[in-house]
Amino acid sequence: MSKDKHKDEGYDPPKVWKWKKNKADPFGGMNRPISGATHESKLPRGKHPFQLYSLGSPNGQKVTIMFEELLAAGHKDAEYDAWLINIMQRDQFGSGFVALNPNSKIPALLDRSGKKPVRVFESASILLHLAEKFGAFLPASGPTRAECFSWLMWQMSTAPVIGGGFGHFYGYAGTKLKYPINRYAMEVKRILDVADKHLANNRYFCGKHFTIADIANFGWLNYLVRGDAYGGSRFLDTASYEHVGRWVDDLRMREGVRRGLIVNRGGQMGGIAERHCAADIDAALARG
Ligand SMILES: N[C@@H](CCC(=O)N[C@@H](CS)C(=O)NCC(=O)O)C(=O)O
Repeated sequence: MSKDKHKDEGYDPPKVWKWKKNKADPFGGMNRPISGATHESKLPRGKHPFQLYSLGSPNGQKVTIMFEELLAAGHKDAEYDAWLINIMQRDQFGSGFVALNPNSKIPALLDRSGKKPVRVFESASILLHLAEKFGAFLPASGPTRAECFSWLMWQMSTAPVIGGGFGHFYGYAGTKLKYPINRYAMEVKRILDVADKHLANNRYFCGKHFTIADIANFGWLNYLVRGDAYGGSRFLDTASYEHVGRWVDDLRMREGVRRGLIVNRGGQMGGIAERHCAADIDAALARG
């Protein structure tokens, strides 16, 4: 392979990469190559055992759907306060949030239901923590438990490809570059095909029963096949994945999913910015 094949559309990488703030960055230089808090900021606390700090993006939806599914299934102890972390306003870099998640990404949870408060970050870790705590949406043993872990971790490995890869280069980047768009379009379509073939023979990701593998996968697959997929749903022909569409539509009928989807959304996203009791969601649903 010639040396030129390693160059990306005119970019000749220096020997050692150095961070320069890029004015063309659609996120206004929000992200940095260093971790940690950029400012002091205490997180608000509500009265419930679970304090969730999040945003209604596909990663955040996983946890609000989980709480609403737990409540819908009769787990009264799953009451939670959901606080909005506005990542465009850099709330994720406040000292209080970073103490909960050193990785500065939503969602983050403070579980105060036990003797000592426990912090939990990473959406799959939060789903597992809650599933084990309530004995819900996770097969207790055997092959379906292993299958559930597999599809849960599969989802976690695919999200950065969909969002950080396709979403960034197709949806957000100031210049549309052929190489990364082709690369990530192919990967996203492959991911959709994996899910489509699996869901052709399975009602849910782990067979007959709804589990946290469904909750984890719903946000991103819903956004791809029933949302605008960063403005790329036609480009990716996401409507052609009919089994994913069937499964997404089934889940959208669930009470917990409908309720969880509208939490931690504000402004143009619609829904409610914060949730402190069931009535907050009831009122939003009644408004339509
Ligand atoms: N692997 C993480 C990813 C979370 C994530 O990427 N969150 C995004 C929003 S969807 C975020 O907080 N971005 C803020 C930033 O990058 O500064 C998880 O699943 O919890």
